[in-house]
Amino acid sequence: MLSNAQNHPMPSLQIKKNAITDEYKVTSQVLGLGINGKVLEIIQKSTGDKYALKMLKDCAKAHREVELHWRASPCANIVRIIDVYENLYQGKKCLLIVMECMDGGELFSRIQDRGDQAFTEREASDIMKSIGEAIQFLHAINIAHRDVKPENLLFSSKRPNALLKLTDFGFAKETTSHNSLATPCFTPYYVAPEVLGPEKYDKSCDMWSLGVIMYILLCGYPPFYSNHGLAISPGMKRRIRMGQYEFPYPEWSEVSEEAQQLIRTLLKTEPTKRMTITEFMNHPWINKSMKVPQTPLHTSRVLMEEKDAWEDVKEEMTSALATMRVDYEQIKIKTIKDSTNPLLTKRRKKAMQEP
Ligand code: I85
Repeated sequence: MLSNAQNHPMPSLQIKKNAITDEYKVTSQVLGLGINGKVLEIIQKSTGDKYALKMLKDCAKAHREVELHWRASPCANIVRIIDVYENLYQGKKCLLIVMECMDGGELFSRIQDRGDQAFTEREASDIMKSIGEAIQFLHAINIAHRDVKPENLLFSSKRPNALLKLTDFGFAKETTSHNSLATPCFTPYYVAPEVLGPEKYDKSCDMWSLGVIMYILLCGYPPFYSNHGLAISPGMKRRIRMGQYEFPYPEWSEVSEEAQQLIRTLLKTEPTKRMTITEFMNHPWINKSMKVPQTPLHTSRVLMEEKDAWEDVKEEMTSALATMRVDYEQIKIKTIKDSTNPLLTKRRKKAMQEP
């Protein structure tokens, strides 16, 4: 038994080795296609209830995904793992993740389909709070999701208060560094920040995602997009790196200054300057959602009118996140190189001796 951040006992994951077909009827209904495998609808034989099944080739990466998703499972805003099987499928070892079935569809499909009932700024605040709860839970147990994007945010169907949950731990990463500090051979009273490891970059990737999702929720289009509509362009990467985006008229004219200010702190180009999840959850626009104005937004209409562009918007966010994960890996190598560079160490020691 391990303990999670809330100090609740966390049962360790038992991977079942019997055939999944003992307990579930596997249908051919495809619910979604991930990069590492497809998601099928399955039915529990004893109850007739629907579940979602994610099939992964059995490898170290798949085990990491399952383990991190399992640790995240107690959070109400994260799609829950029910069971994990290790089975042979077409002669190959597979990991089969049985999850609760989210049958309310993707976040933005729900908002697009609202007809004439306008989506309001207060509703946007409630949605951002539920996504924030998922990220807060993850960051508290030192997991960065690193793939928070529209197609990984799914609604359960239970009305009227359908829950929004985060899924897909294929890029999730443990942020606790496994360096000498984990098993210190000295008392680390005065440890330099760079020695503590570069974990902040991975978490800040999730904060950037929150900024992009919040922006789209409030107007229906993303803050950054390529001009030609084809995947990610050099121009778009430059705009992301330079933090070039606007709050154009007319969609943004009625949106509160607090909301726009919150987006600015989430989309800060420098990852270390970006807001943390704790600051986000304590922001009045999030934690005093009752006081957020019920201003009707243009979001549903824009999403409807621009629905042909939506696939490109999703592709662009996928690609921007991939770039960010690679870039942050690079920053990390640089900071580690600096902190272990003997010349730099010598210079620092010398500087300390100077009066
Ligand atoms: N239910 N990214 C896009 C889906 N319930 N879906 C994706 N990675 C995953 C699919 C491709 C997310 O890990 C994914 C993963 C897990 C799910 C998942 C988990 C639990 C669902 C890839 C549905 C669903 C079920 C019934 C109806 C409907 C959707 O997707 C809808 F309402 F849309 F018709």
